Formats: sequence, C-alpha cells, structure tokens
Amino acid sequence: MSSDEFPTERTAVVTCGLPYANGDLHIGHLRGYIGADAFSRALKTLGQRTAYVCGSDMHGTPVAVNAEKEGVDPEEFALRWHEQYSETFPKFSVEFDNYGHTHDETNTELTREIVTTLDEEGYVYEKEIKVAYDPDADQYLPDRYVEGTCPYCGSKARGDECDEGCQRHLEPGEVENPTSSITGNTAEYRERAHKFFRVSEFTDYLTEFLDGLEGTPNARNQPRQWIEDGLQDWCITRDMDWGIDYPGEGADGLVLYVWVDAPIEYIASTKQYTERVGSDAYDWEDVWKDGGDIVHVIGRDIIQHHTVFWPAMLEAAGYTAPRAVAATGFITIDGKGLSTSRNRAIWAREYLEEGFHPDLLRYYLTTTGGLQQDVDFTWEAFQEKVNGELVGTVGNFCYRSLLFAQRNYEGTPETDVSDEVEARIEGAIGEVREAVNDYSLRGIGQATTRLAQFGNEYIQRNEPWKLTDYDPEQAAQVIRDCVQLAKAIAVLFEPIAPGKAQALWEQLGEDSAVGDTGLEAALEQPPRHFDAPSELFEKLEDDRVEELTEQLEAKIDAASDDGDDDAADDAPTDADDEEAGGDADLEPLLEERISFDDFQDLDIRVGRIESAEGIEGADALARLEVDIGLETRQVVAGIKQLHDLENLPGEKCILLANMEPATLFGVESNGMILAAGEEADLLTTHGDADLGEKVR
Ligand code: B3M
Ligand code: ZN
Repeated sequence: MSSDEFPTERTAVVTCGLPYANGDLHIGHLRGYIGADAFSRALKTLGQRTAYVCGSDMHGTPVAVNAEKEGVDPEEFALRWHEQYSETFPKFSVEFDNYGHTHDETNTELTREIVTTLDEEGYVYEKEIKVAYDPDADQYLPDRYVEGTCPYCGSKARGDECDEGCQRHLEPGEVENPTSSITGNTAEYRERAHKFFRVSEFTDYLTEFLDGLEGTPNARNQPRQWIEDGLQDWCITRDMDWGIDYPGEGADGLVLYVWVDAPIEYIASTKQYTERVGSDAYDWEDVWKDGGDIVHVIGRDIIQHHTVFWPAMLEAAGYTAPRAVAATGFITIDGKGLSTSRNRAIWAREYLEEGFHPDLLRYYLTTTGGLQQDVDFTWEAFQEKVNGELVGTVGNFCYRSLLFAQRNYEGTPETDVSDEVEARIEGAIGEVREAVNDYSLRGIGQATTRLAQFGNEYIQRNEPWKLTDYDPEQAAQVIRDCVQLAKAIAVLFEPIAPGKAQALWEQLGEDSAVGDTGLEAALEQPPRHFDAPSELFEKLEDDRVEELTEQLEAKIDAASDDGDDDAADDAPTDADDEEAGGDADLEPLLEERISFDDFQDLDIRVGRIESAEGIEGADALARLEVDIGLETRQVVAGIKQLHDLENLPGEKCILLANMEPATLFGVESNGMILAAGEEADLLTTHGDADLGEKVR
C-alpha cells in the first residue's frame, strides 16, 4: 500500500461510482461527479500523471425494472440514458478522460476474463440457495424485483440492499417477508443453484487492506465492523436475461450480478483511455497491474461494494488494490432527504435551463460538503455562497485589481513581485497540496477564497489609488503584486471552477489553457499587456432567489398531490420528512439562571466521530472515538439503539470535553456527546467550524 504523498512517480486514476443508466441526473449525482472531477483536476495541477474515468452502469435490475416500466428493451433504454449522460456531464465541466459503459466490448471481455480467472483459481463455487420466485409472473425475482424487510435492522428493504435502513448489501434469499414488485404478490422461495465468490477467504487480507486505505474515515470504519461480524461469501449470479452471461460451464440462464461487472468498468474505461492516447502517454497496466494509485470516489451507500467485494476480487484476480476510497455524504434539499419520486431534487437539466454557470454549483457543492460531509441545498444558501464568496471576495478582488492595472499600466507593471506576496502564494500552493493529500475538496476551494481575501486586504491596506501621485513606484509594486495574486487565483481555482478560471486567465492576457498548467504557474510572470477586464461573477438578486424557492416548493407540492406516495428512492430516507411533532412532552424551563462565567467553565468542542461500536452486554451503550482536533477521545454514549452505529463515523458532533471521566461497563468515557430529545438527535455544526473549535 502506497502512502507517499501526491504527486507520486506512479500513474494514478480517479474514478467515480458509475451512474445507473436509468433516469435523469440530479444534484445528488452531480455532487459526486463534480467532486471527483475537481479532485482529479487538482491532482493534475500537482503534476501527477493521472486520468479521470467512469462509465454508465447498464445492467442489473435498476435498469431492467425501469426499462420494463417503459416497455422498452433494456439495451435500447440504457443506451439512450448513456448518451444523455455523455452530453450532460461536460455541461458541468465534468470532463472524463474516458467515459465508457458496462455493456461495451471492452468491459464485457474484461469481465469474462476476470471471472474466468476467479473460477480457475478456485475462488468460485456453486451452491443451491433459496431464490425469490413469483408464480404468477412465472419468474425469479432478483434484487429490485423483490421487496421485504431487512433481516438486520427491520427496515423496509429491496432484494439486494437495505436502502432505507442500515445500508447493508443483502444476499439473495435474505430479505424477509418477500413480495414481488411485479405483481405485488407474496413471493415464494425456490431452490436454485448459483455461483459464489469466496469473499470469506479474504478476511485477513481485507483487514490489512483497510489499515492502509486512504480517503474518508467512514470508508475504512464501516467495513471493519462488517468484517468483525464475519464475512459471507458473495452470490455473483442472477436469474435474468439482461447482463453479462456467466462465462463458465453449468450456469445456464444466469448472468453476472451487476456489482461484478460494474466496478470492472473502472479498469475497462482506463484501458479504453490508453487505447486512445497510446501507452506512452498513459498506460492502464501501470495502474491496474503494476501498483498505481487508484482513487475511488463513491456514494456512502456503496462503501461495502468498494471496500470488501471489489478489493477481494482485485486481489483474487491479480490486480492492484485501491489506494483510497472517498465516500461522499448525502444531499438534502432544504433540510429534507432528496427524493426523485417526490420531485424534491434539483435536476441537472433544470439548473442549466436557469442559465446558471456550472462553476457556481461546482463551488457550492465542493466547498459546502467537500467529499465527505452531507450537503444541504437551498437557493438561499446558494445565493449566499455566490454573492459572498464568489462575487464579493474572488470576483471583486480580481476585477478591481485588473481594472486598476489595465487603466494605469496597460497591464502588468514592470517590476518584480514582492517577497510578501510571493510567500503568500507559496503558502496557498502548499495548502492545495496538503488538501489533495487529505482528500479535502473544501481545502482546495478555500485556499483560493482565502488568497482572494488576502488580496482584498492587501489592496485595502496599501491603498494604491492614493499612492499613484506621491509614490508611483510603490503604487506599481502593489498592483504588480495584485496581478500576480490574480494569476495565482486563476491557477488555484481551476480544479473547482474551470470555466471561470479560464476566463480570468484570458483576462490576464494568457493564451494557453489554464488547465494545462501546474501549480507552479501561479508564481510565473503574467503577460505585460492585457485588455480591460469584465466582472467574473454576477450577483444573484433576492427576487430571483425567492422565485426559485417558490418554484421548488411548488413542484414538491405538485408531486405529493399526485398521490405519488412511493417511498423516497434516494438516501437519506424520508424519515427526514417527519417534522418534529409539536406536542412533545417538553420539560419545563429551569428558573435558576447561571452566570456567563459558569458557562465558560464548560469546555464544549466541535468533534468528528471516527468510530462507533456497541458495548457488549450493554443494551443502550456505544463506544465512540471522537476526534476533537487536539486529540481523540473515547466516549461512551447511550445511543446504541437510537442510531445506526455504522453510519456515524465521519459525522460531526459536539462534545463536552471537560466532563468528569466515568467508567461504564468497564469502558472509560472521557467526555460527553451532546444530543437532544428522546431519540438522541446528535448536535452538530452547519458551517465550517474546524475540529476542536470551542462552542461559545
Ligand atoms: N451503479 C450506482 C450506485 O449504487 C451504481 C454504482 C456502481 S459503481 C461500480 O450508486
Ligand atoms: Zn438494514
């Protein structure tokens, strides 16, 4: 496992979870693809040899079920969406080096080859299992064709996934009280021979793999828990027509489970890239067969597939293990779970139709949620980001600097950049490098905003407009520095806002593509002459935001009036919909007041839960590790039955740090997590507060 810093000498690849080719793209999708795109661009600016690849996920029941609803052949249906995605992504400046699909020849062949290797190496066996069957429809019911109850947490679940509860992958036959999603009838279970991959043999390998895995903490911690619970072998075939046929003997009528061929597309897509550019420019085998740096960006509901099944498959077939898995948080819209069936979503098409520049959304999504945090989208918050940080800080600094420079010097004043500003830019470059190595998109975005903020302060502090008359040399120096800062902003901002960065680059008189430069270009001499600049960003007015908010509310209302009461089909679940009841039995307010000094005695800090596990023998208690910036605390909290512990790692929380230590069930608790109400609703922060910051 590689742990040396980016840029490395090796070849890297960044991938993003493949979208099922089954419906319109929305903000929940965009968040991942934009995030991974920004990360990949940032890696390139560091000088890393890397590619960004992805493809459409064409197989499986998510596609088959929707195609059937439309009465269309699944291949035709999926190809149509595939083409639509290929056109939509670039409109958000999501530019894959290769975008293939899982049904193409490269992936079909590679999948067969890999599965054949698994079989030949003795990692596949056949077993009779019980499979759900609908006697009326006269067909087996794989995955989404069956609904029932999760055997682990009791939530409503689909055949292969507890999508509204604990997020566990479910094996065929596991879902309880199965009903057919075709007829609504109770399904029967029938015996049927299927192929299994011996995942359980990889327990030790995976434990070690996770120890070295980079990315977001939830991607390491959740699978540790599953491994502790004991790994089950994995059923890799399904009774379906649509998919890649099982390549070996004795599997008539079986296709491969979609989760076998889908991640293989990461390799196939990289291979197609090499086939296009030539192996001298980029060799897929250096990555996948020779220990390259593989970074997977995924949704947090598919961690198990990427940190258990996939690395086991790679190891068994002799391929390179991933270096990092970065799992994104969920998206909520105005505090409530995104739901496509309820139209509580911002659709890619809608956003573009409103005429907003893609970089505004890119900036919002990457700096609000980074890779790991949940993101709440409201048009008001969007406006705040745009008007405050983009218009007010970045745009304002660049425009006033370049305008002053152009008017007074016809471009860049002829003097060298000052030591102070050079050092500040070097600092910003360092911040970006560090942020990439921390998989922190927010860090990448903030490095730019902070540099522009410095620029605004610098200009304000030096007042060049006053200097032009009595100290022209100093005036020229200040403006020279500002032009350099603007150039650095263009370079540093490119991963997050490629279109606006290019516009700024051109305003500076540059004629290349800013995306082709490295971070070092931030310190290079800007062109001597440039034309009068224009404003980079436009203010978003209040009445427009009101209108957008009303439109959003109206479409959500219209969808619920349709009587469409489908459960939300995207995480988080509609549990979010249930507003807190107004009739809770509230405790009376305390009469006695405390002084401000008393309050100051409480050392309350912002923390992040790193791990959470139940305490044996204690029904309600969980042991948490909480990072509070200065150190990591072990805390015991009475939340075992109130939260899905595996979902907690990565969540921010608020911790009373100077609580007396106590020992509960033999475990020392060194702090207290703050929560509200009977359901232990965990307190958190909603902005950028760093770990360890005091709550005041
Ligand atoms: N097609 C979409 C999802 O479950 C699924 C991802 C495949 S990644 C190899 O998020
Ligand atoms: Zn469950």
